[in-house]
Amino acid sequence: MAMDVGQGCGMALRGQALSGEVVELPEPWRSAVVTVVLPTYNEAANLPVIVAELLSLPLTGLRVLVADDNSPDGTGTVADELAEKYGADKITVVHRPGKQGLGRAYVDGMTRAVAAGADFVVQMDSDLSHSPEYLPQMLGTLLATQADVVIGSRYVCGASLASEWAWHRKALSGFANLYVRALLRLGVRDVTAGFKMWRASALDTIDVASVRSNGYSFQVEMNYRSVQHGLKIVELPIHFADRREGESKMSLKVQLESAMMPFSLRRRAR
Ligand SMILES: Nc1nc2c(ncn2[C@@H]2O[C@H](COP(=O)(O)OP(=O)(O)OP(=O)(O)O)[C@@H](O)[C@H]2O)c(=O)[nH]1
Ligand SMILES: [Mg+2]
Repeated sequence: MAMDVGQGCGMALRGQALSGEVVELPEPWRSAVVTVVLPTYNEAANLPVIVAELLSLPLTGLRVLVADDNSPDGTGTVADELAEKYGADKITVVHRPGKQGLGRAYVDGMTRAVAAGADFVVQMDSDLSHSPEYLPQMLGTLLATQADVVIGSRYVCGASLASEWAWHRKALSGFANLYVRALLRLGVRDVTAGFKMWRASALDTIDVASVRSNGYSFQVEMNYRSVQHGLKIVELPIHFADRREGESKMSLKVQLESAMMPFSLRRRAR
């Protein structure tokens, strides 16, 4: 059953990420083996920034895996340069042949991260909508609550959405959530969230390698499988920022696939 850490909070949880403070976390928090999977398609300007922020967190066991779909803007080369700069033990780059969608890049990246020995796997956008500052908090929540997955949630008490987001973008996101929640009743408030920290064991349990959906429905199917397997899901409030640089890849195809996915998940379950 999903649990919302921020529910009924009444207190302002926003802004409680580390905000640049240097803190030393206790073990086993500090050196947990965490791999952050970053799917990239035309994120050449954002990637160096997010990587620098991730690698300056007080998590000494943090690694980054970039899954690039041969971005025309040269993100793949930028990623290789970052791997050279920070070291191959910190950054792995997976060069994929062409644009196959977010879900495919995640399945590839997450499967490799688990195979390489990560204990915890993070999925997050590479456009800085998801702030790296939340990761210590997400890991602490996983450890403290013994959850299987923590969702960086836009729709629990204490969370907020980018004020730059146009009203139709907010409406679409809100509607998509209501619609999927009504159809699947997963008990998750932000059912399309793309910011999550998983225990590697949870990814094995849900057999992430066999997930076929792409786009937003990838996020929904991952939640659906987690609930089916009785995994413990915790939602933690975040501030969701607008992408820092570059353009959105959200297409009509992605939106249609996402609209149909809850029906096919329900059909398969019968
Ligand atoms: N490897 C790979 N990454 C992708 C693909 N499509 C999107 N991404 C990445 O997935 C993340 C989310 O995509 P976005 O374009 O930010 O989609 P969004 O967050 O819905 O839209 P905006 O934030 O409004 O731009 C970003 O890091 C993208 O670079 C893809 O086909 N392949
Ligand atoms: Mg984005």
